[in-house]
Amino acid sequence: MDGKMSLRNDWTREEIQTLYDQPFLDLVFTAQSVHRQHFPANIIQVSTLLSIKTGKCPEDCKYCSQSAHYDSKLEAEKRIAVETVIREAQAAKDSGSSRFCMGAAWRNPHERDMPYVLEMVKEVKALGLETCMTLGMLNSSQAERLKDAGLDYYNHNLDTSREYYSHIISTRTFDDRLDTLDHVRQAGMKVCSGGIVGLGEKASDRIGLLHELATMPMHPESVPINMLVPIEGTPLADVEKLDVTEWIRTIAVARIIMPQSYIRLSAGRESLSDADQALAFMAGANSLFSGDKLLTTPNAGEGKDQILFAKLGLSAEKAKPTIADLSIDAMSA
Ligand code: SAM
Ligand code: DTB
Ligand code: SF4
Repeated sequence: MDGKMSLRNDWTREEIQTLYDQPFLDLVFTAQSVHRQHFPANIIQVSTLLSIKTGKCPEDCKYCSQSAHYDSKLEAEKRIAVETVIREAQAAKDSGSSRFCMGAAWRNPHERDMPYVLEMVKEVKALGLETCMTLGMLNSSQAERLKDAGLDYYNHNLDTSREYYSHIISTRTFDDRLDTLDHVRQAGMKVCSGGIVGLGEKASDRIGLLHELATMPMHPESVPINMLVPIEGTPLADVEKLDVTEWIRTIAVARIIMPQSYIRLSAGRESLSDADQALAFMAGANSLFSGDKLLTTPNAGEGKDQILFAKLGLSAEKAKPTIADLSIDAMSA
């Protein structure tokens, strides 16, 4: 296959299945070739996550520690102070992150929450970080106000195929998800949307998810591929662990069919070896969440990632400098 393909939004499910089913090494080789046509090799974009409101979520996502429907033993927390968020964002920037992603366990933000999140976006943006939020469903006015405040990305995952969706979540529909993504796009923000593997789904569901993402009018700029972190007390606590090669296949196909998108290693890295992650980078993954916590579950800390990056010769993509940074550089030149 020619590495430098033009972007396609008309992938068929059959084409995606053929890519998915090819011999593993052929798939990874093609994915790495496509990757190098579109991105610099060995550069990984690093984001940091922070939960700004934890737990007691009214949604019933069967994988999630934060759903009020299950007894996951998670301690719920009220909204955290904007000053705390700013401190955490500065620390993330100092340790090499270029994007700060703030998540709230809401079905959707209430109007009373909007001044809080808008102020947060403005302040994090002023630090010279890219901003990302994941707050549940948005209406078009909320999306526009977030964009105007300086929000660069909105994360809203499709999570699995349309067919499997209702087996995992019953409190909203797949089309609700698409509606929010539409509002985010219409408002002019960048889209972060992907899914989870290891939910007990079939390969055809992973293919269905990839098909939905790659046939959107514009591919999401960022595509997180989470591997289920089993949470005690949730219905998926004891689901059979998915073989890691299936996660790699999902990443590789995402890279091939959405060649200009950042493919993100997300939840699940804690349970994966350095070699598994190296293979994921080989398959075209080029971004990840750093820090010792995701939203509620442990993550490979910065120290571990620095060792991994050094071992593999990887570097973090640089944050774009702010006007303040540029004038400091000019003074010290
Ligand atoms: N509440 C918002 C929503 O659902 O869009 C944002 C937060 S939610 C935690 C963001 C994503 O994290 C989910 O869409 C899912 O893909 C992922 N996620 C949540 N719990 C997970 C788990 N236990 N293992 C793997 N991924 C998980
Ligand atoms: C995404 O796809 N994965 C991140 C981010 N987007 C918000 C969240 C992962 C959460 C994993 C489970 C937890 O820590 O609660
Ligand atoms: Fe709520 Fe998001 Fe967790 Fe679903 S994934 S229960 S919407 S926090």
